Amino acid sequence: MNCKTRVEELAILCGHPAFSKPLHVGCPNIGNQAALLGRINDLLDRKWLTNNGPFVQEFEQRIADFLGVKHCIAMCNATLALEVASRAMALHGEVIVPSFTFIATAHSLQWQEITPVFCDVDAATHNLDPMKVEAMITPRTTGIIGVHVWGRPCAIESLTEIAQCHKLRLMFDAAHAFGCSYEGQMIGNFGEAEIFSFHATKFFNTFEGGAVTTNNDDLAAKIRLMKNFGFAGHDNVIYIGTNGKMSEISAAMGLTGLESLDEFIAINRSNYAAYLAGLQDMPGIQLIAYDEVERCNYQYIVVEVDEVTAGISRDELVHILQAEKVLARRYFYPGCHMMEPYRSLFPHAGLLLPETERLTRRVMSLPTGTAVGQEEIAAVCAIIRLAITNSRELRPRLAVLMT
Ligand code: T4K
Repeated sequence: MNCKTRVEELAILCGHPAFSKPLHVGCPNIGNQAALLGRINDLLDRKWLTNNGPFVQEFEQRIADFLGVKHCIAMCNATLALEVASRAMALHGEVIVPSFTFIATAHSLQWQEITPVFCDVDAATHNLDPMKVEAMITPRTTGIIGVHVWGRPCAIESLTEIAQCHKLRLMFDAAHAFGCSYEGQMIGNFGEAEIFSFHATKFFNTFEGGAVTTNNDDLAAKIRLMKNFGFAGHDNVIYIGTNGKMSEISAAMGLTGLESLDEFIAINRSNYAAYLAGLQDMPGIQLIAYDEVERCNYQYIVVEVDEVTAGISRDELVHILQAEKVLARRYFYPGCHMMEPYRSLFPHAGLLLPETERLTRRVMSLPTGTAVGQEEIAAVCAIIRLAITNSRELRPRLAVLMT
């Protein structure tokens, strides 16, 4: 690692990159590799690879116990879990979702010919703004999907009230929020269902994977059927279904990761503290805050860049960092409404999404997780400081390089 102190040393100006290997935002946490290999040997010996095997059953029970929720249905990924849950809840017509989310939230609806209606977010929380949700309700609206962006819970109470008042169904995309709580209760218990992602880039992963959690017995039974082709026992299909099953090897990874969950969160938390210390007092740079009273997974290091105060834009900073092999990401740029098919279907959606559009220009996500240490974080912060301190000199040179 090569710590930068002079602007000429920046890799974007032809210096050597600060890191020899890339620092990723989503480098997977593995946990105890020997324990994982032991479980893989077990499943190979057992010759039971998928279809509700013993590891999947154990995994579901452990997740349900951890979250204090009645049902956990493990799935092959969160996108399919969103599709199955929204279908099981009979969503149709229009469903209100944020545009400031990963594209899967919107696609899971559009895939079923349900129209995602993009609603603006609260600038402070990055989550759905309940006041604006009410304004998006039409006679065709059947539901709301709130997203706990960065693991910070939505305005759950207000959204629940709105859903009840307008007789809408409510679920949450909790892809980021495994291990987080809202008013002392674990995420996974709210709305009619919540959907988790255990993708490799999440702090807790099953290679690919996801889960639906719910306290509703009927909904859980329906989702179980739907994720297994609608089979209710051999030779008996009673419902239209798909293949959303989690495999044994994914569950083996999940069981192994669960044993290290506290450690993963502790590392995320100390990385967050290191970024907070390293970025403090930097003009125009604000690290998002997590509620220390609640349980948090601290899995995303999200920085808002105020171009005017910092003297440099988010995009310029991302370029500078990437040249140093710090693979910062512009989650969620440019916003779902600016991607196809939504961009063509709703060309004027942005008019109602001012905060979303502002955030998509300001936010970047920085590397964290078990693969990133305190020294690396100090070096990343030093690069950002160097860029901001020398923004006047850097900007014209960057303008030439970035065109
Ligand atoms: N809802 C929300 C709110 C979500 O954020 C997501 C997924 C979903 C629903 C759907 O969940 P899943 O169906 O995926 O379970 C990633 C993930 O693919 C995606 O799961 C995640 N959200 C999204 C926020 O990020 P990309 O396009 O950023 O992935 P990629 O391949 O560019 O990887 C990110 C970084 O991680 C890179 O620097 C490379 C590194 N990486 C990645 C993988 C896969 C590794 O170091 N090792 C790896 O194995 O989407």
